[in-house]
Amino acid sequence: MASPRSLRAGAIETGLRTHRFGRPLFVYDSVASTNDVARVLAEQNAHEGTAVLAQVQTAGRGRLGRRWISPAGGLWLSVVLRPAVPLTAWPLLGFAAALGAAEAADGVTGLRTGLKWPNDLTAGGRKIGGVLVEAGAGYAVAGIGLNANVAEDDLDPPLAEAATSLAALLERPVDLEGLAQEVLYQFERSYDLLHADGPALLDRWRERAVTLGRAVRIAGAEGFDGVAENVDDYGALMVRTPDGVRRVVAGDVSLRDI
Ligand code: BT5
Repeated sequence: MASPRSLRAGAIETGLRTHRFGRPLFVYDSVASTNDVARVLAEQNAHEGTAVLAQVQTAGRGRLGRRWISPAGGLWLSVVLRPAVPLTAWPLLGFAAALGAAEAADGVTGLRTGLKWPNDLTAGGRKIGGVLVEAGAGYAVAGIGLNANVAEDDLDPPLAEAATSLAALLERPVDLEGLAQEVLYQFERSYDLLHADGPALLDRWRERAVTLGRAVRIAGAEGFDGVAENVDDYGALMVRTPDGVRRVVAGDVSLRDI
């Protein structure tokens, strides 16, 4: 039997329960960013669901140009999407990806993963994953990073306090290939739900939301404090301030708990 840490395309394809996601699936030892590889494939007319996995990313990135630490043992995945929803609903792609990844992580581990607006995955108050959606002409690439078997020592010291991994929480490695299959399956389901019923997708997201009802600090050019009340139909965060409710869009700002 293969090590739980290995990542083999054939083993993932065998038993894959999806219709489109992960078909085809490309697995690399090392790439700069799986989102870059998926973007090239999308530009070459790759089908929706085409997926890219890498053992290691040498230039993994988060939102707003931030760095994403991507050592061996993590699930670094990108999926080509061709959304059939209006552009105004495209921000919900990240919610679908985060929800799918959370449901998959929980199914494989028995943990209860939380979702922090906009698209972070958390467990025990620490970040275990994140989502980066990048749009192109007629397509989007959804990148999912999930600290599966990442050692806490591999996360930089300032980050180690705020971040952890599934293996560190469970004190045993997770089956990375099984996790990859499950993320593809659950993400396909949540993506299909977005197309069928966007409000239902958001309700599923809200059930896991760790941000709502909490005091938050909105970082950015015009930072401010308030209480996160809800997300609207387009995924924007509604923050109550003394001056009224302000609408915060994921692309513009990030959120800090206070
Ligand atoms: C994210 O950005 O959380 C989106 C991360 C998406 C990564 C995936 S991996 C596959 C695909 N290919 C890519 O190149 N990217 C995607 P953001 O919300 O901006 O969070 C970034 C911040 O998270 C950093 O500034 C660090 O503070 C923290 N961070 C970096 N690496 C981390 C890690 N491995 N685990 C937890 N936190 C991390």
